[in-house]
Amino acid sequence: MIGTTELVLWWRKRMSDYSNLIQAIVEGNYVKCVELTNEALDEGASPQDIVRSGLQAGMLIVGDKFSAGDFFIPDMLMAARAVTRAMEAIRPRLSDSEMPTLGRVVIGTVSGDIHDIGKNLVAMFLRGAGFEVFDLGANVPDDKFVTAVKEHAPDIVGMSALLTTTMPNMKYIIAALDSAALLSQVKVIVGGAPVTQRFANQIGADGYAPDGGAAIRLCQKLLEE
Ligand code: B1M
Repeated sequence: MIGTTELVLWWRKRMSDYSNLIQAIVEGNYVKCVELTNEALDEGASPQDIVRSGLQAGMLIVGDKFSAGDFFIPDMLMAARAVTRAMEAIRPRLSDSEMPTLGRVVIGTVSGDIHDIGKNLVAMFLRGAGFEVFDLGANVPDDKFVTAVKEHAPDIVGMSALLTTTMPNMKYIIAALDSAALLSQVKVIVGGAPVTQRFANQIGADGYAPDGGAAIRLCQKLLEE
């Protein structure tokens, strides 16, 4: 039987292992990140544990730093690359159904709007944080969102708009999801430079994120509800 001291020592070692992994993600050091992920796998850590306690924990810290203005887009890109490479190291050891995922997100820029740089960043941050993301692209019509929800059964639908003239389309997409009896099955989040929390409330969205870092936290929070 394992004693309390051994248990505490084992737990501390495990936490410190993940703290190195988390540090590698924050530093955007993908070589170290893959090395530490492989080490943890070889030592028998479960992929789910590595993803949740290591990779996602690291991405949340990075996301918070981005939202706080301490990190910039290149920092986020490097961190996301580190996590993506670590996930690639984990993938061959698991079947598709065993692959840990935080949740599924369908994302797109609304119809009439071709701005996709911010949406692409948000999609990449969410992938880096462990979400499975289905990116519908830009200028996405209402019915394509509806079809994608039927096809992928996401937990979250994310809409981006950069134009004041296309923001109202978010409301129509919510209405289209409602008409198709799909709205109750998903949480809807919105973002983009002209979008605000007030606007999100007005159109009945479940959440608003001002940036990619905040989108990670928001999606995680909505899935915990
Ligand atoms: Co356009 N454009 N543009 N443009 N463009 C803006 C948005 C504008 C503010 C410029 C200006 O006048 N100062 C203005 C909009 C004015 C308004 O509506 N109030 C404008 C205009 C008018 C237009 C055209 C109409 C110009 C014309 O043709 N007369 C036209 C529209 C075309 C169309 O969509 N139908 C147009 C075209 C273009 C380009 C094609 C040239 C190009 C887009 C290229 C592309 O995306 N592939 C472009 C660009 C680059 C811009 C600016 C300069 C930069 C946008 C950008 O990529 N920012 C922009 C001015 C500006 O913002 N300074 C402008 C960087 C990006 C990382 O930030 O997209 O805000 P952002 O994303 C952030 C957050 O908003 C948030 O997270 C991201 C990362 O942190 N976020 C989300 C975004 N989506 C989210 C979703 C979420 C959560 C968070 O959850 C789902």
